[in-house]
Amino acid sequence: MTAEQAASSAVIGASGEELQEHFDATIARDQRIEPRDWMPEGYRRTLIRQVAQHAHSEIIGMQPEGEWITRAPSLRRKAILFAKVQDEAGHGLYLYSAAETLGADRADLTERLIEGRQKYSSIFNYPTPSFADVGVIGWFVDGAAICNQVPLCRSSYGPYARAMVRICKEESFHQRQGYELLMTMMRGTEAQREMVQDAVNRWWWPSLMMFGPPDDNSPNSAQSMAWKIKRHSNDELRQRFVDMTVPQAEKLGVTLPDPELRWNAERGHHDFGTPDWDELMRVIKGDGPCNAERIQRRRAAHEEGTWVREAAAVYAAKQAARAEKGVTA
Ligand code: BYC
Repeated sequence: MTAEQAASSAVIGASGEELQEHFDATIARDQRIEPRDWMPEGYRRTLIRQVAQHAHSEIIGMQPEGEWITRAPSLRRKAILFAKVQDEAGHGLYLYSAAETLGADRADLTERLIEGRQKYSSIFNYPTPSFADVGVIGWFVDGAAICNQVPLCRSSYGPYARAMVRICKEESFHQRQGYELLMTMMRGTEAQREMVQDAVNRWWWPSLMMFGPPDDNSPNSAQSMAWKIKRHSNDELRQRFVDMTVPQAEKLGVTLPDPELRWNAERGHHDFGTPDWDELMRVIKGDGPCNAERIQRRRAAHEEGTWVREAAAVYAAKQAARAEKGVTA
């Protein structure tokens, strides 16, 4: 038991067993666990792990698309992309705040990320060589994010679930902007259609990997689902994404690069091929096409931002001192 938990147990005057029973009953009733509630240490640790990884993914996820801000083909596309990348920064901030409600320290989480001690989504370790990648990231990556994150709006931990509500609204918008961009390119020249198909070919399998390893090789799923942090397994969500995306691909006029992809009337779902799980493991371990570059860029941005953090801290201290003296700004 942490000091904080011991204190809360002392206040309530409940034994460890009673606290555990209360926690289990709250989960069973589908009610939320809030920051001041007692929670098992494993629940807290699992949430910090997932929420921090999620926050890091949003922040690192700004890089692949961000590379196109200065090269977007029109002012309209530049403004849209700017807004989208800015939204991802906002998502990262909500999620770091949610992690802080669990007792995590934000500066420490950033250190862990840039030292490679905490993960972020594998998907952001792939390059974006063409502007069609911006559209495909919106369509596939934000589409996968929606499949994964809409159920997280019902996650058992209150601050995480509430952060997800707004994030999901914005991700839906992002997905549509990606699809609209691709629709425009598909109505363009033959070269533009080829760019879209090429981007689809490169992003399809990594997007399926975003959902994590298959269920029989997902060490955290069973406990996370029992705690109702996760509501569906990795494979269930992957299937949902495939079923959602196939008709969209048909409408767009692109081919998903999987010869095994077909409708299975008996299952009421699409069958599809097996992603290269060795590739996923390599990318997670740091050996993807852009891992080193992503972390290097994040580290540089953190170091270059030192003066901003210092100035903000001095300003906040000044404001606090003034408020104490009763001086209004
Ligand atoms: N990449 O037991 P498992 C966005 C790790 S950003 C890297 O199944 P779990 C966006 C996993 O962490 C959206 N690592 O784990 C932003 C675990 O390692 P540890 C990001 C992965 O947690 C900008 C190990 O493999 N979304 O939308 O039960 C622009 C075993 O896995 C991956 C989230 O973060 C992976 N793909 O399930 C555009 C969603 N997969 O921690 C868009 C929230 C697995 O034990 N997170 N690992 O060392 C989740 O839903 C779950 O954490 C996961 C994994 C489904 C990802």
